[in-house]
Formats: sequence, C-alpha cells, structure tokens
Amino acid sequence: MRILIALAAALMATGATTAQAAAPAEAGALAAPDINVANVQAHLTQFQSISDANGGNRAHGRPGYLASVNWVKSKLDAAGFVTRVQSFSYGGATGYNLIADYPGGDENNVVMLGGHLDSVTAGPGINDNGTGSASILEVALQMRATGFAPTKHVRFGWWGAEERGLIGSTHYVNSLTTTDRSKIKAYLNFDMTGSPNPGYFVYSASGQPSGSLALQQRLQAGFTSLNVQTELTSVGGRSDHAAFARAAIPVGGTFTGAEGIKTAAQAQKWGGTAGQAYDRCYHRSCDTLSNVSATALDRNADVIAHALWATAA
Ligand code: DPN
Ligand code: ZN
Repeated sequence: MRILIALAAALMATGATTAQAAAPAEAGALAAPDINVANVQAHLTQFQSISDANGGNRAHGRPGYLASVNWVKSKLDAAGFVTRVQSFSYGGATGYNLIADYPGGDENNVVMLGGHLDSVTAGPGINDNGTGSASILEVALQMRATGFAPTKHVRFGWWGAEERGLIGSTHYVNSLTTTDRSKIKAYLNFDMTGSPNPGYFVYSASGQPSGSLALQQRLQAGFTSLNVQTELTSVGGRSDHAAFARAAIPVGGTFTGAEGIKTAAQAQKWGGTAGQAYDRCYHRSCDTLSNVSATALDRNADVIAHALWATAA
C-alpha cells in the first residue's frame, strides 16, 4: 500500500503521465516533500506551552523535560512509529531519550536523525533546541503522511541532558551492542536551526568518520536547491553528533549559529545584522517563541527532508 502511494506521489512529482509510469526502482528516489513551516511552528508553540506550564524551562531533571518527551512520543505513536523511552541517570536525576523507529526498511542499514530535546534551566529553549526537535518531528510525520517507503531503516532520537554534556546521546550509543552500532550507517544532527540572526552552516566532514563527506555534500546540495549559500563549520564536540562520531559512525548536520557574531560578509550574503550574535538569547530566558527566524526554520526543515529522502532511499 505504501509503495503504491509512493509511486503515485512520484508520478505527480515528475508530472509523468501513466504512459511514462515510473519504474518501481525509481519510487524510492522521489523528491522529498516541502515541509510546511507552520506545522513546525505549531510544535514549537507546544514546547513553549510545556515550558510555561512547568516553571519556564524544559531542562534535564525538571518536569518540563519529561512533558516534552511525552508530547513528542504521543505524536509519533499516533503516526505509527515504534517508540521507546530509554532512561538514564545523571546529576541525581533521571533523564530520558526518546527513540522512534519508522516501520520497514533494511534493519542492517539504519539511518538516524536526532537532536536534543532538553533546554538549559535558564529558559524554554525554543531555538536551542526546540527547533531541531520540532523539525525532525515534522519530517518524521511527513514520512508517514507521504507514504515514504525507504530502502534503509530510519530511526529518530530525541536526546536528554545534551546541555549537561551530551549525556543522553552518549548513553544511547554506549547502550548498543557492537553489532547494532555497526548497523547505523549515518547520523544526522539538528541543533539550533532557527536562530533569529541566522547563518547557514553545514557540519564539516573534516576530522569526522569516513563516510561523513557524503552527508555534508547532501546537506549542502539541499541548501543549493533552495538557492541558499552555506559555510562549513566545525562543531567539534558541541552537540550530540559527537557521541556517534566517537563510535566511528558517519555524521552530519546543520546549524544556524549560537553566541558567535555574524560578520559583515555573512550579513551581505544571508541578510540579518552584522556585528550581532546569531542568537542573542542563546542559553537565556529570552529563548522563546519570538527567538526564531521562520525563514531559517523553514529552509532547514526542507533540507532535513531532502537529506533524509536522499540518504534513506
Ligand atoms: N547545543 C549548544 C551547545 O552545546 O553549546 C549549541 C550548539 C549547537 C553549538 C550546535 C554548536 C553546534
Ligand atoms: Zn543545543
């Protein structure tokens, strides 16, 4: 049933008539959907409400974190994902990772997408990292909605306690057997994809496990198709991809900038304000719903879908 839907979608996407019906082999290569930014923004509104109802943050060990996990899980469960909450303990509190598997695909060939779901205690963490969390959630929901039937198996992870030192993602990677770890062929990380004075950064594959270059290039190609120029950035150990890279899993990701200052040259090519931080509310109480560039959020969500469709097909 899903293959039929995918074929129909491929026909519509290419404008092919029935006389030029796509061969089944082409079905997996169909174009990724254009992600509706309004849906991603609606998820951000939920994270803001969860924060508001739980003392103003969604931090590790605080009630707003578990409420965030439960809300994302409910959306995925309703869409037919197989979800699991993995708990761990850190700093005297229980932390949680949410893992969601999209049914189907080759389980020996796993593509993972992830982002951290926790905020710092100072604020609601809407750009950091409601944006990455909401975007991969919407991409996951669109996999189901479009009947995407990838050859590879697709798994998503929302990590706990990233802000405390990549605790959740490291716990997840360490919990896998060597065999299960070797089945993960790619990990794509999305942390801060809607900075209000955005840059368009793609994680550099330089210094990352072999296989990362293809991921970097796929993400770059996504931005190129949107006519957006990018720069490579070395995010080092600053987000959850590092836990996967340490296990020699190819990694990639996108980032719109944190405390760094936008240069004049960057303002020229991307717009925004030179001499100002990409995100002036980084790790502050003002990282609220109004601290998000809808344009950056939209472009990154489309690039995430593009990269997933190309990597998993
Ligand atoms: N997650 C933030 C941090 O660990 O500081 C911000 C960040 C995300 C920094 C991605 C670099 C890359
Ligand atoms: Zn972050």
